Amino acid sequence: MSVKIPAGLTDLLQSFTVEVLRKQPDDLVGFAVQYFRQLQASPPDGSGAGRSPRTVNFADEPMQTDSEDDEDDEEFEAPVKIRLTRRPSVCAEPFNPDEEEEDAESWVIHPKTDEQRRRLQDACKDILLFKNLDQEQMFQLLDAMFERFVEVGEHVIDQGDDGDNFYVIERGKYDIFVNIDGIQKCVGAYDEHGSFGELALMYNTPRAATIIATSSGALWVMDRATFRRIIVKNNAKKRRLYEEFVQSLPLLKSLELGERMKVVDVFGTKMYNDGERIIAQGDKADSFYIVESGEVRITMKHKAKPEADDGVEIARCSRGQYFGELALVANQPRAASAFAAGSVKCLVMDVQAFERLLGPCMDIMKRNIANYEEQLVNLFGTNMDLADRSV
Ligand code: 1OR
Ligand code: 1OR
Repeated sequence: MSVKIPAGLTDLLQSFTVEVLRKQPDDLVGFAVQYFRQLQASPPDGSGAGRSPRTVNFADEPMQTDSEDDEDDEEFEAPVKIRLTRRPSVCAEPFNPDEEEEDAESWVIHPKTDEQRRRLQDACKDILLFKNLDQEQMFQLLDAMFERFVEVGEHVIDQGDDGDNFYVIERGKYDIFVNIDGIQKCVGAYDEHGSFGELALMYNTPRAATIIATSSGALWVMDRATFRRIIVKNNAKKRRLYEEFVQSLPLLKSLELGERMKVVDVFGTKMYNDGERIIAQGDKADSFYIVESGEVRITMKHKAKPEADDGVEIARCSRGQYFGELALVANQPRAASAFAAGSVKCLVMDVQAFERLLGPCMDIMKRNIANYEEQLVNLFGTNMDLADRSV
């Protein structure tokens, strides 16, 4: 039997619970009456203050619901851990990662100003690991994250350490170092966007790389328990949904089953409308795509035919086929553009996951790239090197 939860109920109860935790009233019922009366008199979204309905109010005066104390909000407040299970008391408790599996109904809220929340939402909108989450899961993630500032040279993660947090980049540049045969090698970098620190939390392994800030920056931090409760749980569902599809992909046939499942763990799904551009020729590349449904047109502009707006159609990709590998393999700008022909759904992987997981599939990709070179000559009747991406 399914029970419909009225819109806004979770928000309402959550905000109320947070107020109770903060104020610790002796007379809970009296406090509740006063709280809801006050709320009815000046609902947060009717105040005109622009505060989002999810924003928890932490004003010093009881039941204040607008944002006139935003300056206070700027200072970090202690996170509040909320439980909605049948436990005898509701209180802020020390966080214990070992409890996480049974502790499925508890979550942490870090208060944020409206401006912080906006920046957080913006930083998270392209995070692939968040793409398959529903709205409620997304709200909980955003509530649980907090901002941390970093200085040049700071080690955010050290290889070999236990995993405590997951990070989403708000701003800044970060180098990725991996110890290869006893030598620290820089194997990549994050430039103002992306996320890292998921592997140790997903697989309960030591940190696989060292991440060092090469500029000052800011990160949004998610604790391990929240990551496991939402992302890892969602990944189990994703594995069930995509196992068959991923097994059927010729590109991944050199991977063991476990490695294919890791591919499922890290990709996000993205939808595109008819005519929408997925990749722009000449752009810097940071993702790789596999078509789940629909059709993708690949087009290429040529120096000799600049009048062609979107370029000449050179290929089509349908379910099970991939694109966007060339720029990642060759470390070059995009060689062509990709457009949705009708509605399209793609699995999308970031460049770090592509490099980490698809090494064994490189032979297949390289054979295909050799094929592109041949086709290029046939199509344009000239020997234009694929590395020559100018238009
Ligand atoms: P973590 O929890 O292990 C370090 O902590 C993080 O660095 C890791 O999660 C990833 O989010 C991130 N190999 C392993 N971890 C990587 C890599 C990576 N790149 C980023 N991370 N490789 C580099 C691929 C460009 C493979 C190196 C052989
Ligand atoms: P990318 O990362 O350069 C555009 O972004 C993608 O289009 C590219 O990776 C390939 O995955 C895909 N030549 C170049 N790129 C192609 C081609 C192609 N076909 C698909 N892509 N040719 C077509 C061969 C049938 C040869 C050029 C005419």
